[in-house]
Amino acid sequence: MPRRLSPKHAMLAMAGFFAATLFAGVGHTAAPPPMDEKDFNTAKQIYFERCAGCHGVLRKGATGKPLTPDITQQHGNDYLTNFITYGSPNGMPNWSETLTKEQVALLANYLQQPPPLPPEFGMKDIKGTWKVIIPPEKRPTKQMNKLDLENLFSVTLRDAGEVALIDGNSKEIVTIIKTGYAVHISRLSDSGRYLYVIGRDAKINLIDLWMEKPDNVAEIKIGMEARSVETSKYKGWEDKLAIGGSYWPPHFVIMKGDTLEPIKIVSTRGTTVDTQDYHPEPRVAAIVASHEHPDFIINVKETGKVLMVDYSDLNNMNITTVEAAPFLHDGGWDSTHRYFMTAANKSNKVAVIDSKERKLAKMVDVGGIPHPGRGANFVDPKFGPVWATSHLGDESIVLIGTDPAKHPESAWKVVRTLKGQGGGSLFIKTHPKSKNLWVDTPLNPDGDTSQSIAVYDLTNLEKPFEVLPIAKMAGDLGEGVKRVVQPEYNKDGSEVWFSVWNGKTQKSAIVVLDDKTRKLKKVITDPRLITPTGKFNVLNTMRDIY
Ligand code: DHE
Repeated sequence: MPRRLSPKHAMLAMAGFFAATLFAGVGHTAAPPPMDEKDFNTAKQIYFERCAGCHGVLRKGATGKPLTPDITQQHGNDYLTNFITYGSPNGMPNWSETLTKEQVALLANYLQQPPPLPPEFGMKDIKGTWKVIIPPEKRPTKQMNKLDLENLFSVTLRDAGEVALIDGNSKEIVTIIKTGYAVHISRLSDSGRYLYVIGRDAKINLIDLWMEKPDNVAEIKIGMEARSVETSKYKGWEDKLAIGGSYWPPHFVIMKGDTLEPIKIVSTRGTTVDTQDYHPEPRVAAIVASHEHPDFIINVKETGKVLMVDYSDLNNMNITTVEAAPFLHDGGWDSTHRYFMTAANKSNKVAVIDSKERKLAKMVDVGGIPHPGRGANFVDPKFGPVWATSHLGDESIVLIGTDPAKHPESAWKVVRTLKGQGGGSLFIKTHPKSKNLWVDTPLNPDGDTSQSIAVYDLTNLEKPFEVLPIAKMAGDLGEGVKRVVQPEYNKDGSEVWFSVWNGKTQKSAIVVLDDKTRKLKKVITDPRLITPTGKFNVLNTMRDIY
């Protein structure tokens, strides 16, 4: 082997090589370019932080293309460097502003090396990370602060490893809380008292919003890489359980809701729905809590299976496996909260899961790489209630009918396709009280497109969309990519908030618009507001309003 590795590292690399060749199923004889251990470790960290989410730890591909050495060695350094630097209109971001030329070169080299196989992380490891900072009996018995908790926003400060709690009324930062690395999402317990956040490093923080100053009361690491957390919402189970879904190892962990004490780990390894081949890394993507049964509904990305996990008896656990399509990613409820609408992104499909009957209602063909976030529910003037998604891979926004009782002819069909600004969209949002539909395009390679938002009039969907230059509206933020990402409503649906997501050392902002007039209401800037991305209004998140 041309690169110099320690014996332990060499063994891991060999194991990775074995796994990669075996799983890729393609033999190849080309050798990776030389790379020393220091560079390998630096590149491995960059890959983990920036690339593994889309391409997988074992680099077998999901939202992003497979990057196993048999493929990457054929592409070679120049091709890989250009692709990483400039991205593609199909969703690969342009990394030239985020990574230095040296980092891109390291990555291009690393991708041609065999992927190292990360270790497992079982109950002993998980328990070793579990801390109850304030036990339940020492916590307040009523709300001790004067905050309008339902209008609080939990804002991910991605590269700072923190969340900011921002008062939706005053727009002031209430507190900044230390969390895991690059928190992905925030979710609320059914009562709205507990806030759960999960970092990419699989660390979950449990925050008690009743404390005089809300803060961490427990924490745990459920794996080494993760994206999703949810809490039990079925009648009688409110605030009782929490669940974390992990990318590596591929499993989910059910915990006590008020302490995060881990109770049960279930691996998601298994066979894919289409070819029925074994997959070593079927990662847990979105999780929602059923309102129809005591179920957590879990997207298993690579195998394309939706698991409906009955949590009412964890020792005799009933899991209904619904076959959907590979690369299940994100999704949300229809307006009745009966149907889970979830994107199988690289299959270009949306699966409709009937949470009441615990079965697949329909697979719907949509555009290129659907990416709805939780999607948007509204009433189409012609077709009745619909749920909508935008796409990472093309400019379309599709509306799917969701009312089989009163509009059976439209149910589970694409009833309308709107043309958006371009590919690279991640999130779409409206509110039951709004007449606007907001669609972002943060990953579009064109700067003007990634820094603006498209807004549609829901009373007249034939009308062309309006483009609002949100990053410009934030004022002078100086240099940077200033991606405009994830519209989120306040509690009464009168305001919509956007993150202007800049580099770690650059100035970012949150722009608040009046929803009715579409005019600027407030720009929130603060030196502590480092790389804001996801924003989660307590009431809307707790009640699944979108
Ligand atoms: Fe996300 C949701 C995974 C990149 C911001 N993201 C989700 C969910 C998953 C996921 C599985 C659904 C969780 C749920 O509902 O339980 N995201 C991934 C990735 O694997 C991916 C593609 C690559 C990665 O390395 O993580 C990825 N995501 C990003 C980003 O780069 C974003 C834009 C910025 C960031 O903070 O990292 C980002 N993802 C978000 C947000 C949500 C989300 C804001 C929640 C949206 C919501 O409204 O619920």
